[in-house]
Amino acid sequence: MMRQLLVFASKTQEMQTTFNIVTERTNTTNMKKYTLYLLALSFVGLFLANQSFATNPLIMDQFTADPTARVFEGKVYVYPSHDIPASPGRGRTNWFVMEDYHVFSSENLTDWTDHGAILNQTNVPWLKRTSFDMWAPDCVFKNGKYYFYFPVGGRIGVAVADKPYGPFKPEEKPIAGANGIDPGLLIDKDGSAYMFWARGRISVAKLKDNMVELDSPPQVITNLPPRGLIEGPFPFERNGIYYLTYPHVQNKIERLEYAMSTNPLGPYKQAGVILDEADSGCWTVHQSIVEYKGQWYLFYHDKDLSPNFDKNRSIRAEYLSFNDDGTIKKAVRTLRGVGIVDARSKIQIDRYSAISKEGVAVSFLEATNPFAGWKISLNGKNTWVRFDRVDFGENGLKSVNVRSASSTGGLIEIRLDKADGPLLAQVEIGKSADWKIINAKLQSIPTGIRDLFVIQNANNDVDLDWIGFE
Ligand code: FUB
Repeated sequence: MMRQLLVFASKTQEMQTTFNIVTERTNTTNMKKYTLYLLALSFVGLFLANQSFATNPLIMDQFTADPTARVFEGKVYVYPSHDIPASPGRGRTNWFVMEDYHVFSSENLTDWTDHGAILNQTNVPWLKRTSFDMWAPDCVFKNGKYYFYFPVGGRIGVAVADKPYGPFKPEEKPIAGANGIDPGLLIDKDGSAYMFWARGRISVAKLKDNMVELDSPPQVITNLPPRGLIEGPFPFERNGIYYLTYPHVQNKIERLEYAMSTNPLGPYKQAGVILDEADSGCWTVHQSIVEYKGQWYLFYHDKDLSPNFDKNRSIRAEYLSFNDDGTIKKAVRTLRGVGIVDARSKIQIDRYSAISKEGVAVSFLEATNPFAGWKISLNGKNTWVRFDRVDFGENGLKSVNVRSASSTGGLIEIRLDKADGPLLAQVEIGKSADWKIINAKLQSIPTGIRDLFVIQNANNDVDLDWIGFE
């Protein structure tokens, strides 16, 4: 079904591209064609909605990068950029290839809905050629409208919508006077809007009330690292402190740092590191920070679905917290990510919270298709994996399904909260090279939100894809 939807979406996008070429050639019926284009986008959106994902990375059916998370209409909306692999006539090999933007939303930060493509490079009236460099965007709400800011070809465009998921109508011209990439917006408490952007250094300007023109000449933010700061400013305000966050290459690749001020225009003072460099070696990290239902979150990207090529990235989220003086506590990169997972879902325990020091390995289920996800292997005695925040509800789930394979056969224990916590089930895993779903009765009835431990005590090798309760 998923594959059919994707084929359908890509066909519709092809139709959309053809349509756009025609649109560029004639101006007489622009309005009519634009309406058709909006209809086509909404149609794709309808079919792509209601796909469910959880853990890190947040999106498992396409590459996503540069996530700007915003709270609109009681949900978190994420506006990432969209990496695609280069192909003949479509972008440059060994570099970023980005031709459109999707928007995703979630109420629980576990299940994400893809609303489909909201803007394609061929729909930007002022872009005279397809450059495949639709880089890090942002979206803010002002005066009853959603303003989507996107950098392409070193200029910054705006598209406007009535809803956070579009349809977005691009403005005829880019923002005059703002040359650079990665717009990061701040709507202050008094309603004033500021746009930050990068071009080797970070600039800021106030926006006019119409949100599509600068209201003041750009001002370079001073006191930031003199070298290694080239992109990705994201500003936000909390308790009267203005935070300017940015990726910075202190060593070999980007890490996340920030500066603080009492004024959106500065002066800013460097305040520390939010996130260390990725062990994966992903060169970029691009971030946003958002408060949702009283909890702060950091969104960023890594290259989970493309370990050997860091221009095909994937977005992630982590919990974030502050010290009493307003400084930010360093966040930790995890596979588990944020949110609570329903015990009845296919719990991807390879996105673990913790593992035993030895004998555990995570690898792709299918070597040639990373989008199929991962498996976790427990090899040998006393190996375990912990997966936090599983919601068992109140109704009493009675059995567990485990998708597993094993070259030796083995036995796993599923326990609650800690390695020697209450035993939920013992599951016999038969010797089998093929994946099998094995069902076992629960020995006690769990309720509420609990952490899971899966333990293997004997000297066996067991592979697990997912576990789920019913
Ligand atoms: O995604 C392309 C560029 O890479 C972004 O504009 C930067 O922030 C970096 O993530």
